[in-house]
Amino acid sequence: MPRTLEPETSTLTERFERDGFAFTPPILPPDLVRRAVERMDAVIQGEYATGRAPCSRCWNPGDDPQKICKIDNAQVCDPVILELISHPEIGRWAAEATGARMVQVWSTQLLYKPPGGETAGNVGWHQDRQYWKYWDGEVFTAWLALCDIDSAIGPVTFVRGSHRWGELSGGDFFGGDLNVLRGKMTIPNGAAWEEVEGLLPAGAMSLHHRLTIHGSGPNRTLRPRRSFALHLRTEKSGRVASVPDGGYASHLDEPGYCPVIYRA
Ligand SMILES: O=C(O)CCC(=O)C(=O)O
Repeated sequence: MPRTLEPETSTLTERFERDGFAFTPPILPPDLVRRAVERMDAVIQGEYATGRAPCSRCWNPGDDPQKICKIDNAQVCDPVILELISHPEIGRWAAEATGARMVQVWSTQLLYKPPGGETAGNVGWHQDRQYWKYWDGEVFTAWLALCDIDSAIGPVTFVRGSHRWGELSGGDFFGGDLNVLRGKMTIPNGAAWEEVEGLLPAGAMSLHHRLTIHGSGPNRTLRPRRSFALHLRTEKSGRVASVPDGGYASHLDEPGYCPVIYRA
C-alpha cells in the first residue's frame, strides 16, 4: 500500500539523497499556474500561440478521452508555458536538492490524466534513466503540480530508495498494469518495495532521481490531473555522443526551448 511521508525535519537535500525524491512547498505563483492551465488546455486542443508545434504528442483531439495525454516540449508552442517551466524558483529548489551550480531544462512533458478512473490514464513503473541513455551524469526530473494532487487523482508514486538499486529492466512508462510491471522488475535481494505518494498542493513540485522507480495509477476523481514534468541537467551532466537522442537533447543552445533556470 502506498503511504504518505510523515512530517520530517530533514532538509530537501537529505531527503533527495536518502529517498531518491523530495517535495517542495508551493513555489509557483497562483496566477502563473492559472494562466498555464488555460494554455495547457489550448495546446492539448492543438492551438499553438507561437505557431510552432511540440516535438511529439501521444494524444490528439478525437483520441480516447480516457488515455493519458503526454505532449513533449510544449514550451515552444506557448509563451506562458515557457514562462512556467523557466520559473526561477524551480531552478533554485532543484539546485538546493542537488548542490548544482547550474540547472537547465533540457526537455519537458505536459501530462494530463483525465478523470474517469480508467487504467488508460496510468503511467507504468519505470526509471527515467531507461529512456535517457544519451545522457551521462546528473539528469533528473522536477514534476510541477498544476492542481491539488491527492491520493484519488493518481499521484506520482515513488519507490523509496530505489535510486540505489541500479538500472533495472522491465519498466515501461506506457505499461498500464502496475502489478504486472512490478512483477517484471527484479529488485536487489533484501530490498523493500515501499511506495510513497507525491501528494502536493497546486504550485508545489516533486523532484526525483533518474534511477528512482515511479509510476501513477488511475484518476478516480471528477477533475483532470494537470502537471508538467521537467527534465533537468546540471553542470555535472554530459551528452553521450554515440547514443542517438531522437532530437531530445539537440536544443540546448535555444533559451526558448531549453532555458537555464539557475546559475550560482
Ligand atoms: O505523471 C506521472 O504520473 C509520471 C510522470 C513521470 O514519469 C515523470 O515525471 O518522470
